[in-house]
Amino acid sequence: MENQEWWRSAVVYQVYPRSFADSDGDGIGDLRGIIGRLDHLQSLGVDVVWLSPIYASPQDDNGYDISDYRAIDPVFGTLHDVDELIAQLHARGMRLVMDLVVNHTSDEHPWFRESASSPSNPKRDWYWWRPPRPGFAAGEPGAEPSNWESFFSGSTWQLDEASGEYYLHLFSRKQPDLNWENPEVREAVYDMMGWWLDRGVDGFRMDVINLISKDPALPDGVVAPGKTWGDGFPYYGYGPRIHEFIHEMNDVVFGSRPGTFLTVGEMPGVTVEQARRFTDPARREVSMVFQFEHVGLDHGESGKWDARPLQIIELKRSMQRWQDGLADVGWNSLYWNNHDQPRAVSRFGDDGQHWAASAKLLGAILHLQRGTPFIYQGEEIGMTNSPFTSLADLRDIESLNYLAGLVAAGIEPDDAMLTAVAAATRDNARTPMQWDADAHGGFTTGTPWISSNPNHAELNVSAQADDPDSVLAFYRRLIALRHDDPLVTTGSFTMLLPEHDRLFAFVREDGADRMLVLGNMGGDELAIADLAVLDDWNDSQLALGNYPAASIHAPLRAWEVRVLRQR
Ligand code: TEU
Repeated sequence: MENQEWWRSAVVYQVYPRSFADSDGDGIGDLRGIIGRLDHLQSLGVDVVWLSPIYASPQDDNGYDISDYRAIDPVFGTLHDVDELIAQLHARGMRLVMDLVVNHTSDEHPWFRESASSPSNPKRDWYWWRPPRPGFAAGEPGAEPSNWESFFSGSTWQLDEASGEYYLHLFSRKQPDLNWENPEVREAVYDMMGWWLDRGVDGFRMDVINLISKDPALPDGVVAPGKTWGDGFPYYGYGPRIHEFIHEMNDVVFGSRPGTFLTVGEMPGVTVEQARRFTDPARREVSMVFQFEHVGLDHGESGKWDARPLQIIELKRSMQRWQDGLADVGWNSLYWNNHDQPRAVSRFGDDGQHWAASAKLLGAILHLQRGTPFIYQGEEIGMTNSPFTSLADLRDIESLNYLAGLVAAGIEPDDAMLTAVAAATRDNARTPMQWDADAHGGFTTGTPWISSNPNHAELNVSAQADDPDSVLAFYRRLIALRHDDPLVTTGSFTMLLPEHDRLFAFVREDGADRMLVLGNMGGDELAIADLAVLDDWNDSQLALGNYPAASIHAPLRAWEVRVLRQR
């Protein structure tokens, strides 16, 4: 079984098509743009490409609102382009994983159009329709069928004037939630997944897949102090039929097909204990889950717009818990960045003086853990957050809805609020990929849909491609290390010195075969000569580092990471 699970020793690269490479000058990245950049991915050495959604979509949430699962949005290209991408990736020994967004569709999907056409339509029950709360008239404040708050601000319920009923949308009102209780919905989804597998794709990244089972009673959630809406998460975050649905999907879609597919369940709010169940191979659910604990550690009391400094001890504690929790059963995914997160080097590293060293350190302390690492486009060159200075720079619906909600509540966003949004906005991940020093970083010959980061003039692929000291060269070495050294995949993980507030240190081990990773998470030198753990590493070799080699007892320099190997 183990050796068939090729994804355990693989590295995944996430492409956000809108911002990767634009081949036709319309300012939006596209499939032909990706095809034109495969040399970069191949020379990096990644095994799998995960594409964020390219399906037909009104683009309310940049494609996470799908109106046709079997068509490509014209801004991205055609089905023919996808076939060519699959063929070219396979020819280069890489695989393709598609984004699967089936918690919700677009409100412009024909399924929803039919469902909304009349309460007696056979597809009515494909979505969550409910009458107003008893005692309230449709549209009256408080008439919403439950008090749940949307991920994108405001109520999760939208009134449909025609029928006087509400439909549920956990995300934007243009993203109505599918009703997975209805077996026809599940069948339609499984059928569509099979259609993509038959086209040659190698798996799926499943968007918010832990949210597909809702408590059909839709109970009100607790309203936190100072909040208008309640927390519905307890009723949809790990719903009563979640394991049944995911197992059924696995069985129907993959059970009848030869080969091993990669399935990544994106699961906000998932716990370690739940993740063990989802990823236990014996249960046949998903290969791995994307969890959010470590990227929530700098969120303040009222969430992501209220940031607080990362406590390194907390980061270590969280990562250790996930490593230990999935050590004997299940598997971890490892990531710092995706299209929803600010750039890691700005957030957890130092995007000023120690930019390159800290970008490399973050790469090493993540990739050398046990699990499958994910690189988000631009991370391999250390792309940073963008200096957003005005509202007009922002594009993301989550940020815009949040600011609009403040205004609606009579709060005029001040500079401090704008600064907080600029630091946390998903747009930080979505500025164009920086290929070279040309206009817009070589992303487009037209006007990009979102401004490129002004630092593209110095920070770009072409400036790093042939520089052996670059962040890019370091990422190539990290990936090669995983491929060449089985210990990186199979070794056990032990966190060292959990109470040290600057040293990130761990051991990977298989008998006498061992690797020690030492990372200094800060800009000051860190003395390590008196650390007892170093005593039995005297005969080790430096396998990788971001500074010229030094004796193993020498102080760690600013953001230095040292990887020692002993056989
Ligand atoms: O994200 C799910 C999710 O957890 C986010 O809504 C998260 O709460 C937010 O982005 C944090 O800022 C997935 C996709 O990755 C995201 O791009 C989509 O907007 C969302 O689902 C809805 O499909």
